[in-house]
Amino acid sequence: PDPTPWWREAVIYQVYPRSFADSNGDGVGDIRGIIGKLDYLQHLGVDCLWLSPIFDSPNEDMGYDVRDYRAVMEEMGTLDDVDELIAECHARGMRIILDLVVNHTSAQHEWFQKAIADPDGKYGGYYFLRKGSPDTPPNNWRSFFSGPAWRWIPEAERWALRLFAEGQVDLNWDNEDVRAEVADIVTWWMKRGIDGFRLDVINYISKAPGLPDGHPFIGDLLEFVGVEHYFYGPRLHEFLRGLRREGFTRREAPASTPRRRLPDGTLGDPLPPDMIGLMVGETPGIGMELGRLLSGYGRGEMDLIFNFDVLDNPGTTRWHTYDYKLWYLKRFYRAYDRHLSPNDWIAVFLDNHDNPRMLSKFGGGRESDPAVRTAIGKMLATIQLTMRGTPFLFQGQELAATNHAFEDVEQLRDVESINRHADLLTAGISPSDAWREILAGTRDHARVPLRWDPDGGFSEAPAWLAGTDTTPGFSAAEQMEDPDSVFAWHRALIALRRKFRALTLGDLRWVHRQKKYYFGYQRTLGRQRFLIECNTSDRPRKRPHVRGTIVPVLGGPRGPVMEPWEAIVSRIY
Ligand code: TEU
Ligand code: CA
Repeated sequence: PDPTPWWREAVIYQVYPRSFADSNGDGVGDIRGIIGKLDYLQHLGVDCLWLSPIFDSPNEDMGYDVRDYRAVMEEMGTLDDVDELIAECHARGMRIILDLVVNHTSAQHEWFQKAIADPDGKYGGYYFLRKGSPDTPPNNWRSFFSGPAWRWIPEAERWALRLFAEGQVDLNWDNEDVRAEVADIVTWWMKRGIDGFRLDVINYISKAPGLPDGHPFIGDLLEFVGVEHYFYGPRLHEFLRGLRREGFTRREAPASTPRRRLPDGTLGDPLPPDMIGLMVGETPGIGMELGRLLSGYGRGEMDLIFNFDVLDNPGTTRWHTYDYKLWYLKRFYRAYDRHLSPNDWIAVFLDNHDNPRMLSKFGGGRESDPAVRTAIGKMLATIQLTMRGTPFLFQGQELAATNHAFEDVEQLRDVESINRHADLLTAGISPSDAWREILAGTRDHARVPLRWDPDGGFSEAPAWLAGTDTTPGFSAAEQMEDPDSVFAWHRALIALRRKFRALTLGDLRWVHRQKKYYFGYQRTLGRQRFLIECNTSDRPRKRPHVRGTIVPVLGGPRGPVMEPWEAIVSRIY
């Protein structure tokens, strides 16, 4: 048997279900909408889907506030729909993972309701409930979504810890019943055929005993007072190992498994079940070294983590208006390369549902020219899909989706943006400066509906979040027709990865690494050798010399001058 875990060679595609496809014309994306687009995803060539939350939720934070972990959000469909989706993915040789949000639950979750009805009973211990006076929170921690990290619950005469929205109350993982409940949820879904989970803010689950005050200086630097007491808590490793052992290790056969993909592109028999479900950690602020301890090969914790350091240049955040510099991205991957052992593996991502589009961050407005937008879209795809690691594409990247030109805060739906905007105004920031900041960083850029055809095509009704790009040529329908499109480029890159293992498992060696504009490296496995070259600048550049017989396989011709944003993949003989 091949000892290489499947996810090292996979391309994972993140679906934001609310904005992907609406099957019943109510303006909200749903499970049947996804089923209807599986042929599209199969055509693109991705190996695995990751669905942002679909569990029952009051949607204060768009599903990241779960009310029932064993039920589907009403507007998204039913459990039967999900079972069908799983089976349909597997029938196409694709896997599917879901989002597990267990640092907190919705305040409407049954556990929390029972907890506040009887704070000293069993469920009271599931959360962080504290007595005190209604005007003084138990400590100085701040919420990521504005205000103190505590919410006063009058019925219970207790404070409840909530690091995110008011309706997202933190679970107390020190309580072993909580850990057992979470493991049960995972097992239950794995039995239905799910291939793993992405674990939401999983590095926050262990809080320092006694919940001590945060240091105001550290909190200021990182924007959130208290974060040093939970971003890498004392029992984090123990909890993760326990979850892997008790939840993610299969004891029961799944309802279905993916069919094997044969080298000629056809599908074979269903594969035997994976022994362990994929664990991908969302780990804000964890960095390279700690990230390695959470996902290092053979440590029995997670398989992959998202390191968010990649998303912004040093000294900036997504709330700043600036042009992202790709030399930083190169430095980031090079540093990773030096830090990891040959067996360690990383998640490679540029976009997700919490961030503005990288294409716009890097483009800085130049992408309003369709030719530039196409060139940059292809260049970013080339880097992401040939870097060493597992690429996570976010829906729309394959269509060169860009930020949306929202006009005011009324158009936004995201709780973080809405609260932050109000806070800025309260702090006396001018309305135009406040809006500029929100427009730079709002998570809603990534959440506008996917553009299936030139007029939108997401839903027959007005979408829950409005915003359709109008530039001709960038809808899925048009992109699929055009052999030179960003979609076609993604498809070709994914096909190449499948054909040549050097592009997935191969060694990575940087070429001319001191040249700032040149993003170049080789991927080698045995006698298979590839050269990836990008000109990250907006000017033509002389192509640096590389030895060997070099034959382009994607892009080209490979002339002596590199065009602005040129990307090219070649074989070296
Ligand atoms: O995000 C966690 C997180 O820390 C951030 O990326 C966050 O969204 C925010 O931008 C902080 O400034 C995860 C989910 O991806 C996000 O959608 C949820 O809102 C959040 O957890 C809470 O569940
Ligand atoms: Ca719908």
